[in-house]
Amino acid sequence: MNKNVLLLLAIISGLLSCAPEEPTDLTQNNVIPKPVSVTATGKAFRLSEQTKIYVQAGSNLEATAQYLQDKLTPATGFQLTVEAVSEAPSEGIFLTTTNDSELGNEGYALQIDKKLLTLQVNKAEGAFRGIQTIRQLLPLSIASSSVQQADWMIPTGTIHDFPEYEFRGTMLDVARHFLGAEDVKHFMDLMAYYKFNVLHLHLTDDQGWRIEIKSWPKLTEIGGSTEVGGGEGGFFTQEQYTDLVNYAAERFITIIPEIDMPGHTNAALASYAELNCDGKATELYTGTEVGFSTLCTDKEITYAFIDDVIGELASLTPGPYIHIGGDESHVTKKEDYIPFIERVQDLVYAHGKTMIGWDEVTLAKLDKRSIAQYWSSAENAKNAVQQGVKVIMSPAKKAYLDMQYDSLSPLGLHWAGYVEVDTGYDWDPVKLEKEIGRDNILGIEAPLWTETVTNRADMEYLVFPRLAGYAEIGWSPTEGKSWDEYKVRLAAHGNQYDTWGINYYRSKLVPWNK
Ligand code: TNX
Repeated sequence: MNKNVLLLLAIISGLLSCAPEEPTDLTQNNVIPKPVSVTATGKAFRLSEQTKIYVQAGSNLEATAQYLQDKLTPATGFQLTVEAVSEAPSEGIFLTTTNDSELGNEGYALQIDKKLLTLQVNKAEGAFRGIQTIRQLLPLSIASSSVQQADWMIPTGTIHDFPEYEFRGTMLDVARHFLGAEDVKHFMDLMAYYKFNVLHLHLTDDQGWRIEIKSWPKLTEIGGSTEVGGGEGGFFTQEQYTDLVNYAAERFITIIPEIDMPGHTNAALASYAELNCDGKATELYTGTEVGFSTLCTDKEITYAFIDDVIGELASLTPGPYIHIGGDESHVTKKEDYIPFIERVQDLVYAHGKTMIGWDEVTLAKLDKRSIAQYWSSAENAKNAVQQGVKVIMSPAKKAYLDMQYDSLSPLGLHWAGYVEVDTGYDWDPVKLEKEIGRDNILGIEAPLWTETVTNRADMEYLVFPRLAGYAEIGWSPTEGKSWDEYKVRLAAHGNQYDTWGINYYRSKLVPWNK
């Protein structure tokens, strides 16, 4: 009898302790990238059926408020209507502008009180970044696309947050295997969640030409017709491409188009005989070797061709950059390569854009505005710094999303080594090459080359969870960062990936939740 009563009490107290507690310590958040500063005030803000999203009247924050509503509605089932107001409300969510130079264009300040959550920004892009933080502060089930029973609470306090680097990018190689517009958009949604602001699209390579050029239609008719392994390939029409650019802009992401040259050009050489020195079109290529192709650098038609391509691309590109590749041109003589790059650089500026190239382009004399993308050569990095051009850091052995996690990874390459999740996270762009200091670095970019990636699930497997780490390197201060602390936050993100149905690598190094 006595025993049964005790058992009953034990069960009841067990049940009670399972009831959700109010989360009250804002410093115990799982936000990635880690915010610059957080203070906690020990209470909780609650999202309810009555909550409204207010935006300051006359500000340009309405679209961003709408985006927040779209993200919060499915799991909560709440209406959360957006309303413009000329004065701060006493409760709800309030998006408003401020003038705080420390925040820059992308920073934001969050003030979370029991009744009112205020997001203050200089610019709309700051609001967009701040909204990603709000999404990550809510209970994990907010990621669901169907209504969930949860207490939608956020601990009270303040967050003051802004990026370390102005350039935080990823790259998708849509040339080796073509990934369609829907996959690219899906990728951008996930980039947005991690506050990335640049998507570099590697649009052409030996195996495929993926962007319609109206003045040279065979580039896509022939050059876009296959891919690694001999599949059917594909390409973006200019209309589809513009749709991607707009989708990116809504997420404050700049798309950088890359046309790789003079090497990595077999798809173009197979499409137009006249681009070859011997006047004969090459065969289409579906293997994975690199460094065997080159445009004919001493034919005038080559430059007329490049001028047309860059011209059409520039008119499709609201962003400031055009990437001209320039990597691994092993069959272009150095004395041909250097003047080629210098001439193409002039063409890029003639079309009003800033040139980016892989680190080999630093062999040429660069315009001070041009940017070098470091991927492996310390020597080239030194050239860049000596010429006074800025560098984007994409060290293959740390930041290549196509490297295998370990020797058992079913996808990826390993020429630069294995990149486990901790290796991908635990490095500092400033400490990598002694020649490259903080002032030389524009930002970081994590590229996904797709020799082994055939579809969305493959892409997700190599990208997640490493992408979150690159986001943190690009955004958060290096001071106080540690893998042991990070891996706990990352584990919570695994729950989001599960909810979204993302095919991620469940590294043994991360203490994933059940
Ligand atoms: C090197 S990195 C390349 C690409 C390959 C990649 C595979 C760079 C500028 N060039 O052509 O796809 O390795 O990891």
